[in-house]
Amino acid sequence: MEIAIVGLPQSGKSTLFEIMTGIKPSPSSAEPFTKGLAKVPDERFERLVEIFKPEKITPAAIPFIDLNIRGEDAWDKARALIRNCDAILHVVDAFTEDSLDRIAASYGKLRDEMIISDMVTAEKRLEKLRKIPNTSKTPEDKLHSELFPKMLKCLEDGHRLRTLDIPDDVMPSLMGFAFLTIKPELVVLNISEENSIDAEGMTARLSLSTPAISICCRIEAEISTLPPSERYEFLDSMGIEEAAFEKIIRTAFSLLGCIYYFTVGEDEVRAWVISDGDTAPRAAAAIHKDFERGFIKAEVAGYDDFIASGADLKATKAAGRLRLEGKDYIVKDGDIISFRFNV
Ligand SMILES: Nc1nc2c(ncn2[C@@H]2O[C@H](COP(=O)(O)OP(=O)(O)OP(=O)(O)O)[C@@H](O)[C@H]2O)c(=O)[nH]1
Ligand SMILES: [Mg+2]
Repeated sequence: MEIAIVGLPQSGKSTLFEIMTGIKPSPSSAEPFTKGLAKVPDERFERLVEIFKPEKITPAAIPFIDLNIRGEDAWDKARALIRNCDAILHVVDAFTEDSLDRIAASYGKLRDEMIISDMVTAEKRLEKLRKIPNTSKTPEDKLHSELFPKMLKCLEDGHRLRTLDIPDDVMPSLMGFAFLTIKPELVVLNISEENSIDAEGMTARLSLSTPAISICCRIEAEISTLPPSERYEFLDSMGIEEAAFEKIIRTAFSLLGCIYYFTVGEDEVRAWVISDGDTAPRAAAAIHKDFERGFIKAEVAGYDDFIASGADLKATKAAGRLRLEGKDYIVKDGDIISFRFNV
């Protein structure tokens, strides 16, 4: 799972990457990209750390990729990297420019490049399909012969493939094509200290499926260096619930279709990232493959139940809120789990 940060030159991509990951990309590096992990901010996690005071803490994290590609065929090279990512974080310069028209046009440049890229991919597939006699077509070929003209039409009309109603069961057959406009996208408006921008209006104007988030990278670069407790205090004093970069990370994380559960103890408090919808044995595999194979039961407490029982596992159990779940249990975000297994 990886998220590519894209945007026009000098839009603030590397600045945002550094705010989120703490890693400063070097523009003079010969590497085409810098990869860094962003911790997913979560007050529940902070609270569990306070309660258990563990030796080791491991919050949930997602990898972001900051591209470092310049020169003539920069877009072609960038596209090859973006194709391998699972989601896109699209940074738009809204600090040198506060005219909504210009900002929308600036976003549109890269959106259109991605649409064109997908058109080329779809056309290539259609060309191949045309050469296959109907009698030799596989079921997938037949499916694509019906679907791809619709996809091409959608792109030609200037829309992203994400807006097309593609049945879930068809999606796996499209994976190999790595369409860019099918990937979930989060738009980040990098605003200046002086002006705010109507992010909601922009979301509607750009027909985004996930609301755009504004951030002033200049200010947040300072906030991001504060330890979490001081950061919350500072934001609280400003009447702000959370820093924009934290919202960006959380939203980007949810776009990946992931959730996490916790394991707790004095040795370690840890968040384990799994796919939303994973059963208990699948979720156990995040810790170790053997946990999945030898899965017996999962001892589960919802985070809220645990807190409501005085933040004590014994008390949670005594209150009947520590459940024993079997192999069909679908793990929920924030579950506190201990696995019983046999290897
Ligand atoms: N005023 C202002 N300047 C910013 C802001 N964010 C970034 N900048 C400046 O814009 C310039 C480009 O920032 P980068 O983060 O390097 O942008 P980039 O998109 O990574 O640039 P390239 O990798 O060269 O395409 C730097 O000089 C930043 O200091 C902001 O919120 N406000
Ligand atoms: Mg950069």
